[in-house]
Amino acid sequence: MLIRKPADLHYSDVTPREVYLNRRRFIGAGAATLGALALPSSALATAKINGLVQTGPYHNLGNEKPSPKATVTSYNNYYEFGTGKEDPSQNAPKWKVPAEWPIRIEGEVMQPKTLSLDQVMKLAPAEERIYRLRCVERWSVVVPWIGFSLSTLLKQVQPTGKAKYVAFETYFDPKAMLSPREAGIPFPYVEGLRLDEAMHPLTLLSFGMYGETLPNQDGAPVRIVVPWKYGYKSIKSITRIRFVEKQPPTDWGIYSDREYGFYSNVNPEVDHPRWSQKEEQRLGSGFLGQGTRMATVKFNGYGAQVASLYSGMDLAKFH
Ligand SMILES: Nc1nc2c(c(=O)[nH]1)N[C@H]1C(S)=C(S)[C@@H](COP(=O)(O)O)O[C@H]1N2
Ligand SMILES: [Mo]
Repeated sequence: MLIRKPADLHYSDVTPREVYLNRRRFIGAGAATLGALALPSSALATAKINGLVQTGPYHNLGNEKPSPKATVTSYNNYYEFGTGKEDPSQNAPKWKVPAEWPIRIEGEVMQPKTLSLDQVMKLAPAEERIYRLRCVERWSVVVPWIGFSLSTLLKQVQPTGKAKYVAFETYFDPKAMLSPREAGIPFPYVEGLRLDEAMHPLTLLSFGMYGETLPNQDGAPVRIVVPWKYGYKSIKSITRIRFVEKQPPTDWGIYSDREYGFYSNVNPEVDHPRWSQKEEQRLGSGFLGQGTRMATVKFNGYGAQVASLYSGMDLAKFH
């Protein structure tokens, strides 16, 4: 099989054509300066998180260093704020995160519950966990996320026997965000996990990074991080969590389930229909921070913890 070097790939090779065209239109209509690292840190509107604890058997993968914060906050996927990698850092900081941020937990549960973000953040001490995030588009970063296991929040309600999956929904503000037509994908952005994946201790409910609250472009005020799956599972700015019986629709799966499967486990053995998944580009590392190419590891390196969730499953079929 022919594997092309990232340098040989054009943006349009890894981005659906329609989305690519929309991106051109969006840039033409708005954002004037698109310098990659142009964002002043004052625009990030973050605050220090006190009382952080370093934890867990999952804390570190070998001796990988966190990626530069400037990279992680300026090269993003957040289609609500634009389809180009530099768009979210330009556009999302202008959005004012609502002061009231209720998180609704509902569906197949004995007692649906709405918790404020403050109530959620008080459920457990804030932990710092260094996880890789590996996008299906083959870039990766290593991020010191802050949060605690999503299971801590999910345990606040009693799921019924019917609950088999957990569905998540991003806040949608049509005044501040692109329309679904402009972005090329449905909004509000939706994602989902199987119940055991959602309850796995590695699955993080994150409200910060680099010792501070999340910048808007990285999913303020609260997001999910599922480190063994491609980035699109790590849904940002969530406001609704629903326990459901059937596998829920996912945003990129609605776009094309052949290309963006529900499981989305990082897997160098299973190519995306349009490109190889064997390698990744670690952003911000190497000589002058230009990035380093490296082999992608199955389950993004978390196989020892999560491979058993999929024993007996054909991971090419359930990609
Ligand atoms: N609501 C929402 N969440 C989202 C996305 C998005 O467009 N909207 N993009 C996803 C994709 S494809 C990736 S790779 C990660 C990127 O996270 P980062 O920008 O913090 O690196 O966010 C995911 N979460
Ligand atoms: Mo992604």
